[in-house]
Amino acid sequence: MALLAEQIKSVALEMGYEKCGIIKISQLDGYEEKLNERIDRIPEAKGFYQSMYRFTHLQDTYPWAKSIVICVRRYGKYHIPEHLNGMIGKSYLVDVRKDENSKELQDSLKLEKYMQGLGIRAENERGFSLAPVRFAAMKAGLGVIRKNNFFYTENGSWVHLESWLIDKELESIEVPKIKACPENCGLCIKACPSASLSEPYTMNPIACVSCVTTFMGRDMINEKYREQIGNWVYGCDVCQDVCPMNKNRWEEIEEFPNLQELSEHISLEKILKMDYSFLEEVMQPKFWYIDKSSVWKWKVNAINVMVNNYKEQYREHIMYSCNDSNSKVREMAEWAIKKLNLQ
Ligand code: B12
Ligand code: SF4
Ligand code: SF4
Repeated sequence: MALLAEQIKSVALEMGYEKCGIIKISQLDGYEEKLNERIDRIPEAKGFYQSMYRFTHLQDTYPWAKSIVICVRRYGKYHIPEHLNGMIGKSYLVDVRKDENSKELQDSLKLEKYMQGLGIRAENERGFSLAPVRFAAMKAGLGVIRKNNFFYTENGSWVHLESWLIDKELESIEVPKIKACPENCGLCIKACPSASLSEPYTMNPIACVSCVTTFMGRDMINEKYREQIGNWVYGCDVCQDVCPMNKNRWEEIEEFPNLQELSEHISLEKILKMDYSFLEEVMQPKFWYIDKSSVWKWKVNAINVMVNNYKEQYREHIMYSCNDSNSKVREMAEWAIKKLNLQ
């Protein structure tokens, strides 16, 4: 069995994964306690976190599952178009989870086939995963969880985590070599624009700019954290960007497939002029947290950023949006005109 675990790990590393570990499914038991703790500390997030209980008692849903293979892939190596930095979360710009053009997705499929070729049942869900991947990666000793809740390796937090449930009892655990957060550091907490991250090792998803600009925030005019969103149109990287443990950890040494070309279509002004067919057929498959029926949210988010940081050049675009085909966008534009005293 030890040989089997070594084989999987060495194939994963050869493919370009930064790390690979395997833990028994019982090692995830402590996650439920962390989830309960999170809800106790942030009771308003109870509804949001309810669905995370699917990551507990995995054997009730997958009785065949014995262990979890957990792999770490660095994404902090891609060139990020400058005008999108601070506007769209970097992990989403180089999201490998469903992008068939990415080598990472191809490798992920190959690794799965490799395990199946060894006679192992291996299942992965490439969207939100079948398991709590940070907790699993920590238990496999592949890195540490820091006060901003992110999982870090030697390459910082700019890493994507992925997992497979497998039907063999295997184990491959490392001892992390990186240090914990300095005791007196709280830069991430100080920098969080909406105080979602208000204490170490916790956060309020409902207040998180990343969540408000994607899954939530469907009533932007009355959104409590509207101003705190600042310049973010989709996602938020603030608590990672300010972290000293991420200093010099992003090296722009590779191009992500089609990102440069797509980036030329994206700016606040261009979003307001985007065809709904472009939003649905090009933007949505890449930035899939906003579903097809809600792509109007891109325009609402863009107007919000224009209001938060108004420049005279935005005026005509906000005016133009008063004639948008979607009533939510028209309402937001009319609200912005009043708020900014544009008439
Ligand atoms: C739900 C979810 C969200 C939600 C809620 C976030 C949250 N923190 O709970 C929303 C939509 C807000 C979100 C946003 C983002 N997400 Co998200 N998200 C997830 C998801 C699907 C589940 C997370 C979860 O279970 N949360 C519940 C809490 C209780 O569990 P946890 O965070 O996994 O782990 C905690 C406990 O285990 C505990 N813990 C463990 N050991 C210890 C030890 C001590 C001492 C203590 C005190 C605590 C502790 O601390 C961990 C961190 O808080 C995971 C994928 C997955 N399947 O795990 C991705 C994931 C966490 N997201 C990720 C990313 C990149 C993001 C964004 C940065 C995207 C963006 N650019 O905007 C933002 C960041 C927002 C933020 N500040 O967290 C990555 C993080 C990678 C990394 N290096 O850590 C993940 C792992 C996805 C992936 N496959 O790589 N996300
Ligand atoms: S992602 Fe942004 S809003 Fe969310 S906790 Fe981090 S800094 Fe705060
Ligand atoms: S900013 Fe400081 S406290 Fe926050 S995660 Fe980084 S090192 Fe830890």
